[in-house]
Amino acid sequence: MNKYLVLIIIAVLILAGGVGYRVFLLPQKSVPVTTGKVREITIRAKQNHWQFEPEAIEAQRGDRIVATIINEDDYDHGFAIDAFGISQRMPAGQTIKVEFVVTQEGDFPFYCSVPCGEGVVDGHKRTHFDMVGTLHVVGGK
Ligand SMILES: [Cu+2]
Repeated sequence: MNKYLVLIIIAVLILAGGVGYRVFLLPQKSVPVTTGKVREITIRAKQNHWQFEPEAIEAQRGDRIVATIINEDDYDHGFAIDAFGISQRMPAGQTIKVEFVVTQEGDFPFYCSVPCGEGVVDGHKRTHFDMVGTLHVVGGK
């Protein structure tokens, strides 16, 4: 048999397998959706608090998140959400924009991805590792 024909047959089988998986096997919860809705949010790294504000963000599955993230400190922080491939440096005293679509339902942690030190806030020790929050994505349609 012609080797190109064999390659074409293999390619078609792989493609059919992918389409078949997507149509018949992929759980409904995992199918990426987009609502077309834009959700603008503002998150700030509170000055010398080692804390994001707010620490909880709500969104509907499929929303496009346009996040304005303000670093009030005179040292760098970072903003990361592993589930959506987000990891951005927040330079000292600057504001960054992060845009992504929340295609999955569930609770996803966000955290500071740049070691930023520690301090005492209202008598309590806070560190880089306390800069965490949760993105709650609820099911849409
Ligand atoms: Cu940090």
